Amino acid sequence: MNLKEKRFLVAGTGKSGIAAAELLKKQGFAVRLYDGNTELDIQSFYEKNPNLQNIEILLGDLSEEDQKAVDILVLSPGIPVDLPMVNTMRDLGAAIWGEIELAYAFAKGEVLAITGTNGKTTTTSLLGEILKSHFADVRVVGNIGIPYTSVAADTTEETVTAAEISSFQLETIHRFAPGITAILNITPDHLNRHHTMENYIAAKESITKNQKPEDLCVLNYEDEVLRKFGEGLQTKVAWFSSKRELENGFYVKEDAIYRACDGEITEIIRTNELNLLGRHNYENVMAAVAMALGIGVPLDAVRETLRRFTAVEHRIEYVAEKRGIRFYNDSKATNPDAAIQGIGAMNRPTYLIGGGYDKESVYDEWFDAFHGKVKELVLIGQTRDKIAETAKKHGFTAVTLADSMEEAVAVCYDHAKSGDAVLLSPACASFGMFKNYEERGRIFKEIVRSLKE
Ligand code: UMA
Repeated sequence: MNLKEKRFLVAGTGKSGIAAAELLKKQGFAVRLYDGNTELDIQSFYEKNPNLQNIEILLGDLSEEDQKAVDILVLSPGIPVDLPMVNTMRDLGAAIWGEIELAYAFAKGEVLAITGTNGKTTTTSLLGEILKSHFADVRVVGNIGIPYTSVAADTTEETVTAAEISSFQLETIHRFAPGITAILNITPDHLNRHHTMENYIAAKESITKNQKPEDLCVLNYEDEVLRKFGEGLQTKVAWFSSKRELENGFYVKEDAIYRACDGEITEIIRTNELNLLGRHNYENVMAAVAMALGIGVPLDAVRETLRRFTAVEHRIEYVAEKRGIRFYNDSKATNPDAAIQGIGAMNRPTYLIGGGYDKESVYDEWFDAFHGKVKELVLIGQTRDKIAETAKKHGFTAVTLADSMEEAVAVCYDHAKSGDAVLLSPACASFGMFKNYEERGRIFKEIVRSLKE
């Protein structure tokens, strides 16, 4: 395909859209921007993004003429692929790409790509750190918050890229072909967007769709969907398990992580040498190690990075201790499964702050994971009544509704005593109350730090 003759429309003027438009403009393509938000202040957008100033921005409903004038529609990940506008342009013959496909068309070097419902950001950051200990030019990109398009044109054959890829981003890949992939786990999330679990699973699994037989896919043996998927895969598979010894693969046994390979067993690291808490983090470590060894990083370099790596912000992040009460920020728990891991990592009686935007999740398994550890659940946001109903069903009565994060933290601080923990682990997205989960986590931390002892 001769890209140079193509007319691009980049949909979305957030992080992803800005980087995509910048890349296309720099490369000399005909590009226009689009946003569904008719309130977008174009003047202030241009002021904030001066290098996009002479790019036309279309807002709201597109005219037929504008829709016909698109050869490649580059969708930001947050824009559903089945919007009527997208369907129309697809029917008119436009190709629908996302930021990953666009970046890949310009990128060089090796790509290692990670997806999964939970643990993607930790695994990608850890993998990036390990790769940096061995390779000179490493890029860490994707859903983690750095659009792949923002670095793609600067990569060379020597570049090694670690990419965190969401299910949204996978819906718009076509030729994206990472040499090494990992799918960490698949549990219900984003069902409002994907409509069915089957669609969500298909999006996640499509990360491997262009892999060749000699390529590597790292999979969680304890995830039934992935086990079945891996057994039918044509590429090489590296398994990991946090629950059983594997004959071939990575596993946790007592207090260490091992790799078994054709009868030879190697101790990778003892878990008390890691700064990461909880079983799910051992899974993230195993996935990152499998990928790093797969691309040839020596085991000693891997171990050295594992010993100094600390948890990423907003993921079971220790914030402060006030009056003997420890506060943890797990704002990144934007679905029930992530929140199950959050409460699972607590080893104190816990005051739990949850609730937020409704992604049509069900919360029963979250309550099952409380295991008597949760002394009170303080709920905020759109889902608070729905979660309170689920609490009732589970006979969990210590529920308080709060109108803001300030109030939620104040309730917890008032009721908790020395030796307890307060955990923000919402099981929901942040939309509606906060810009994103990072802002939610930062606001929580600011409130906690300002509490009087
Ligand atoms: N918009 C429309 N029409 C719509 C929806 C949105 O025009 O129907 C416009 C909005 O008005 C806005 C823009 O699209 O101007 C926002 O685009 P976006 O929602 O894709 O957000 P970006 O800021 O571009 O960030 C995106 C990812 N966001 C989402 O997937 C929702 C970021 O992932 C990612 O870091 C960034 O690209 C760079 O790749 C965030 C996320 O929440 C962290 N991801 C989900 C998750 O982790 O659960 C998948």
